[in-house]
Amino acid sequence: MKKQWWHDKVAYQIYPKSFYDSNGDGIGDVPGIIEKLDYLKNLGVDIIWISPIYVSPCADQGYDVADYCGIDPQFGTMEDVERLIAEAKKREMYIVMDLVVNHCSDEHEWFQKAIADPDGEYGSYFYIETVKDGKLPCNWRSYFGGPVWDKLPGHEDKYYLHVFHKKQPDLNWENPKLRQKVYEMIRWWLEKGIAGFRIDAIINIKKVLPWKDYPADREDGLCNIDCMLKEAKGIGEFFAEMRDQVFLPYQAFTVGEVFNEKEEEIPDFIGDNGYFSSMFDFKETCAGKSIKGWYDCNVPSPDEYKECCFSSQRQSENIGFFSNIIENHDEPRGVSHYLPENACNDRGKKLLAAMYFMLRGLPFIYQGQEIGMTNKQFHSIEEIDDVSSKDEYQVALNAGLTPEEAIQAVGHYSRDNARTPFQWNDGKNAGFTVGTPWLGLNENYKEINAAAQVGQEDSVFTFYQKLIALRRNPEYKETIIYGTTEPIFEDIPNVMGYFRKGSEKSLLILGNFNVEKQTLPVQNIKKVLLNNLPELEYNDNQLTLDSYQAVILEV
Ligand code: TEU
Ligand code: CA
Repeated sequence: MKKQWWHDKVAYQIYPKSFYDSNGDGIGDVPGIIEKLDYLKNLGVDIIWISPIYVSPCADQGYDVADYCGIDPQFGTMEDVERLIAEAKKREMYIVMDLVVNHCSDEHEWFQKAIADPDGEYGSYFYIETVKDGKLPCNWRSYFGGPVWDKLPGHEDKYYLHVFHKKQPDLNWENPKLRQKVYEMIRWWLEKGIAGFRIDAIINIKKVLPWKDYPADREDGLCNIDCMLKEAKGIGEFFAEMRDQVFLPYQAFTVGEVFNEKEEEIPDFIGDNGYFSSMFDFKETCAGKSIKGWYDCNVPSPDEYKECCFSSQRQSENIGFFSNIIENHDEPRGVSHYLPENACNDRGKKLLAAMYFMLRGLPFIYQGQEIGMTNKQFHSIEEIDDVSSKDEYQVALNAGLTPEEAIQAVGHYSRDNARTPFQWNDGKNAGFTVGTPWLGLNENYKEINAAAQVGQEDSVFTFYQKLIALRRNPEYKETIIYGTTEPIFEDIPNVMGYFRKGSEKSLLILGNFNVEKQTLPVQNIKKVLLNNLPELEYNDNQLTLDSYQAVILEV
């Protein structure tokens, strides 16, 4: 594996709307991020991925972009962004923007021009079809519910394709002109001094053409879009072109939001000459998901969790780096999802942190994860803003759940769990805003907040700091970054154990997801590098882990 500048970095995702509000309008903003750079530096992160801040009507919280080269006034100005890039540089930090180019907003100039003249140049930037007898070109279901086709405004017989919200028309990647426009925009951003991009929903840019139906999987007569994605061929040509034309010349760091990859494709995606620097490992997040909808999903058990992790480790071994997460802005809070309910406390949170952070790959921390923010208890759908959650709630009701059951089931998976304002302190609105927050806070901010944790020896925040410091420690760095992963005790239920072996050092990472103590045969412990509890029981080569204990050992 060729070494790359970003291999030893730690990344952090900011969801700007909910991070820190600098001007009291209830919406987090770019000046707010600048104010908190020292907080992030103190935590130890290097790369900061910022979810979209471009001009957007916010039908999908900024993932519907109306102007790729403009900043939405609610988030600040282009000058603020330039200042952010400069301030990050001063601190040896890197800014990574969100690249949302499977679709744009219906309010983007391109789409407006396509509406004005569907047969003209801009019409071919999108997928627009003439519909006869009301029969849609295909029966794919959009990610947010309903058919992927909607009427092109002002045209009785013309429809456009959107795999997400109807305000997110898909861009036609088959059109070389469109691709060049996208690359121009990417270069423009890279010239500004950003380090690269997180690439949104990118597996969707290749469609199966001509349009075709798949067997319906719900009563709506539509099919899950995965049916199409599985069959689509040739996406690699788009990726390779984008890599060669824009990413390579700038040595940009890129991380793809790639779902459902086939194992044999991984080298193409993240190998030495891969399309992307890295891609997210979503095996864990996908575990327990159901084709029927969120109401039918199952929370993965600790054993399922560890199997997903190990399988991804094996698949990327000697090839490249997955980006490892326990949550993001689309997922439940990791500690509320992967930990048994009785373990969702500081001890358990540190256990989960150690388990994923020491895996081979690039660790990403999602805002608030470092202080152990949890899912919110939603009591009614009125408390939820997210489009996807609203759709899933309806799906649950259609399946026969009562409103109470539906909010209970869907609430766990709601994307708003991760989008509640960051909990800075125990004051008004958790110190997020002096105004009215755009989305309700999690009630637990009095107990869980940054002010209570920074500088406190036993806090979750400090544990994350220590994990990052260990990754940077010159003695262990090479092993943690490039060492192999070798699972151990795989068959012991609720125990997650793995070696990280480098050329000079060996580390053993052990976690006990059991309520009961667990005794394991372990030889030659040289040093305890990190422990989520004050003590460790070790006698005669027998190591006893307390309930939810996690340790990182040099062996
Ligand atoms: O997500 C793409 C995606 O396929 C899913 O994560 C999707 O959001 C989820 O299944 C719906 O509940 C990306 C972004 O991360 C997400 O926030 C956007 O909504 C989406 O693309 C559209 O841009
Ligand atoms: Ca603001």
